[in-house]
Amino acid sequence: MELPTPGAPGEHASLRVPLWLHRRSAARPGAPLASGVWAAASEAPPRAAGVAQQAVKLTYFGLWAKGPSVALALEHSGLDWEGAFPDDWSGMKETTPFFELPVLEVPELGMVGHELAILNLVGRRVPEMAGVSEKDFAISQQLLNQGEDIYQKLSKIKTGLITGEEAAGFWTDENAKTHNRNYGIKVFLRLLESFMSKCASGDDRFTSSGNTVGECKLFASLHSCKLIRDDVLEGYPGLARFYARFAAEPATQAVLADGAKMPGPFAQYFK
Ligand SMILES: N[C@@H](CCC(=O)N[C@@H](CS)C(=O)NCC(=O)O)C(=O)O
Repeated sequence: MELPTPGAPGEHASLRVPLWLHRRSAARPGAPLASGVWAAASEAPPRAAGVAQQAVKLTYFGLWAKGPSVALALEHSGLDWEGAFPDDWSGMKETTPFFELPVLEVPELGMVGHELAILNLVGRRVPEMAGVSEKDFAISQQLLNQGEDIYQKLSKIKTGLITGEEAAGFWTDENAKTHNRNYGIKVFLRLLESFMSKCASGDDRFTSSGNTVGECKLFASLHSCKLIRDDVLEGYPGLARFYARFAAEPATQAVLADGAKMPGPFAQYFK
């Protein structure tokens, strides 16, 4: 596969944009975010005949667990991407960096593992996805981690590490004065609700764009909860607005409907 040669002094900046930065047209429904990167990419000259587009490739299972946040971030970013389910996971497993999915194959980097690392890489390549201002970046990073904390709780319940009353209490317990290992979803949501007010970025978002990688990850975790308890956001009006607004975005709709560029939809995993 032919790659553009590194830029020489005075060369047009767009020639130095990695091919996987070539983003779809701003005219496409759901195409987001203007930026310097976007401008450089969209100004890039047409590819020479025979030079294949080098999209990044997300591989994950067809489950709403750790892959959907990445699909959301890629779809919202406007980057060229393709998605795959593993054909033969046991054969593929040991070819991945940490013997697990998701992985993102990036032409210049090879295979990148770990959901949060991949999300941060997307943010680095498309600054609006990271949060351009320091404030938005800090917010997005905190949401990445809060989304992961919710995910880890759901995972412990699913895998039987939390059982019985403690598992049932996850949905009802409002005690925030306990050790954080005991937080239930209502504590996570209450803290997120007040965090959103403090962000003061609007009544349905945490950052100015509303679509940073942290918001993608948070949405993915909230959606896991909504699939189990549809009323989970009742009593958290800001989060309910965030969830509804983000869910209605065309890029999110594409991921929810059929996985967007994945071969099929992400099915419910946590029950
Ligand atoms: N730390 C990793 C964990 C990834 C992970 O737990 N992957 C699971 C699916 S959600 C997996 O690949 N399981 C299959 C296996 O281990 O064989 C991340 O955050 O991406």
